[in-house]
Amino acid sequence: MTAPSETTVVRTAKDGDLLVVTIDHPPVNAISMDVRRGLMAAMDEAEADAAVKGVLIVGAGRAFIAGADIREFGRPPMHPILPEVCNRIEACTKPVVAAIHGPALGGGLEVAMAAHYRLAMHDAKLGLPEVQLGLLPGSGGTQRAPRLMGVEAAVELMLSGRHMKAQEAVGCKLVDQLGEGTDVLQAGLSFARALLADGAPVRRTRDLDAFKVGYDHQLGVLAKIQKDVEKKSRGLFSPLKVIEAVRAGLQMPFDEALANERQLFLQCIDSPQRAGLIHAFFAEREVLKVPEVKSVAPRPVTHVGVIGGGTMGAGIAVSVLDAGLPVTMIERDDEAVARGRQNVEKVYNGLIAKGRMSEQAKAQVMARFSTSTHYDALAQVDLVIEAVFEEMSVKKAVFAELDRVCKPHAVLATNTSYLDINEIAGSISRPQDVIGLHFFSPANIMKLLEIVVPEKVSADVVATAFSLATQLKKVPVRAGVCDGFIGNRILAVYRAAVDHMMEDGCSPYEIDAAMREFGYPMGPFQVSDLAGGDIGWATRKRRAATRDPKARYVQIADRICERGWFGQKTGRGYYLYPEGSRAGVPDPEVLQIIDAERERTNIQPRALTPELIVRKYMAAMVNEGANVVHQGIALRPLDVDVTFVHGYGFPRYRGGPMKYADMVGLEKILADIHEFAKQDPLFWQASPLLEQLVKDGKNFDSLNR
Ligand code: T1G
Ligand code: NAD
Repeated sequence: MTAPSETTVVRTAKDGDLLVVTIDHPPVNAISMDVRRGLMAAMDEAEADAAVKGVLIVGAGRAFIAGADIREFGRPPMHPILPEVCNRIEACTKPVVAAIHGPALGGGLEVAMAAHYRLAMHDAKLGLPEVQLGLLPGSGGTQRAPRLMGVEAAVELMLSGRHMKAQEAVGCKLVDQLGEGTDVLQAGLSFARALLADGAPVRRTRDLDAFKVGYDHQLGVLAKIQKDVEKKSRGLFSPLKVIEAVRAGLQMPFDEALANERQLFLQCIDSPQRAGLIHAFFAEREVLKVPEVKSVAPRPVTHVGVIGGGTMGAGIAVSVLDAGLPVTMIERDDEAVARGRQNVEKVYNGLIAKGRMSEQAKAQVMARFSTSTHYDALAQVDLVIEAVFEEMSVKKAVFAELDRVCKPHAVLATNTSYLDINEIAGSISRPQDVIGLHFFSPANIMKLLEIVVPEKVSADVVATAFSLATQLKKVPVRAGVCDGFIGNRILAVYRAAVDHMMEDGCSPYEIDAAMREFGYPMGPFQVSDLAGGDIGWATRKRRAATRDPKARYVQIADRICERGWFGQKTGRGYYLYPEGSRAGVPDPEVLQIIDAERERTNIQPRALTPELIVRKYMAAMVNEGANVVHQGIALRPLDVDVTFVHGYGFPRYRGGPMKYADMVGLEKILADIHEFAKQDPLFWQASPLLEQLVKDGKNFDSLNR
């Protein structure tokens, strides 16, 4: 695609006495510098042409405008900046109409709010989602939205980042009228003509001051919202700046409040959270671009089989049912079949109890769910996902059955957490159809899906897995075969570092507190209690035979599991859970177990600062992340980032562990590893990739391109 000149990304054409301004900057008409200049030129053209009585702004393709061009953030601003463009549109002496179809988001909605009249087609999605990028609406959105829809509704739209449908936008006066039909240009032209025919005046949003009525009440509303945000947003920067900007709008004249908004916007631009959140935005889209998907078409999937109706099988079945596909579940015997169906129904009953689903809707979904103990019931399915016990012999027996009954070209997937998928594939006659689909618990909620690619799999099977992920609204990450793939492999390493810190002198509660302060919703010990300590224990036992005898092995977790304390599901783990509460309390007996282990291993406990806890935790995670990229298990560092943001609760505003390392400075992470290696050279071995990048003065992001 040749670099579009400003004329091509913004076209103007006369339609009678209307100047039609079309933004055509695929794929989503993002407002780049050329678009801004094109809009300025179009407004000048409208003013200069006496025959023009009004202006109609529309978007070409599938969107009105999806916002400012996010790729420009972090670079020096290029003029005209968008606030100037919006002011120019608003200042036009002829009525300006915005006709919206598809996304009108961020700067796109700000352009529409700067226009004098707005029409929205039924498929319009209107929003100010800048907070999701660590920003705020920086082109008048914090001033014009409250003027159109009132303070509370405007702030809710800005803080939620949600996309509002057209009907609601008319209801809250964000737009004036719903457009009929599907042709936005025709709907826009007739709406603009009707306005001109009625002699509709120029109506500048900046002049609408009704929102200031009940000034004290509005301030009270904002103060209450601020309290809520401070509690809920756990350290996020830009949501509080949104409130600050709106409050200033109540107290200052428009242009002063606009200038203030600009200052707050630039503070957000400078915040590291902006860099982390924008990295996460693009990384989530880059993970879809894997070699196999670019080269072949996916196989059609219209019916899915699920083997096993336990924790994962049931969640996977719900995820597939929610995508509108029929599911056939296979279990060992009738009792297990009944349990599997119960586990699936439990999810929907929960939604009904919360008023988020009707009995009728549940019946419609369950009508697409069938069960059997006979594998022959899978003869016509297009794809099967196995989620039975994590035992190689059990898995191989299941795949032998699938090899016998499934039709040619059916995709055979395993949800194993750790087992060798090459070995499973090699055990049947069609290894090219075997792939790993590693869901995360609860499978109907967690967004991450590791797509594990064994040696012999054919490219269209990988493409099918990625297309299924999109159908299931999952965030897929391509992973190579190794023990634990990307996520669990790196988890095992930083979990070991955490156990070392605990045995060295920190309490599990101090470590959890430090990681919550870092931005995690839960610390590693709370996560272990949630997932169940028995799963990790089984893995440690399985690995015991191959564990390096010289490697440090902390036995505290084993001592706790030996007591049957597996966490929430047993009422205690690292924490005590009185009367089944989900909020655990520190357990003095756990601290005694830790003291006993320190004595047994002759360790003099020493306190670690929260800052050092985070440095050790992150050094272990980043270093193993580098190994995973170096060995090609992950295609790029951004794949590791997306894995941890969507599967392991890593704070999104930090972008992911590898992005975090780039922001801290790889040389600092490497220096820490070398420092820690003085204590434990076997555990702290710097990744060759990390060493090389530091030597070359490069960072992880240089490998993402
Ligand atoms: N800038 C640059 N590229 C963008 C973009 C944007 N605003 N929006 C989307 N893209 C790219 C995206 O990377 C992908 O590229 C392709 O378009 C298709 O997107 C001053 C400060 C619009 C709902 O936050 O939410 O305005 O991967 O795969 O699923 O106040 O994109 O193909 O190379 O997501 O159909 C505010 C962000 C900006 C909206 C479409 N706007 N975009 O979803 O397609 S900040 C947003 C979206 C701002 C002002 C402020 C979604 C979408 P590629 P896609 P989709
Ligand atoms: P689970 O014990 O809850 O369920 C396993 C189910 O498989 C049981 O209902 C059992 O009856 C059924 N089953 C066993 N053998 C069978 C056979 N031959 N045919 C049909 N059904 C059979 O286990 P789970 O936690 O759901 O784990 C299932 C798989 O998912 C394992 O490989 C596990 O490693 C993996 N996994 C688990 C999690 C997790 O957090 N639990 C997360 C990701 C992946």
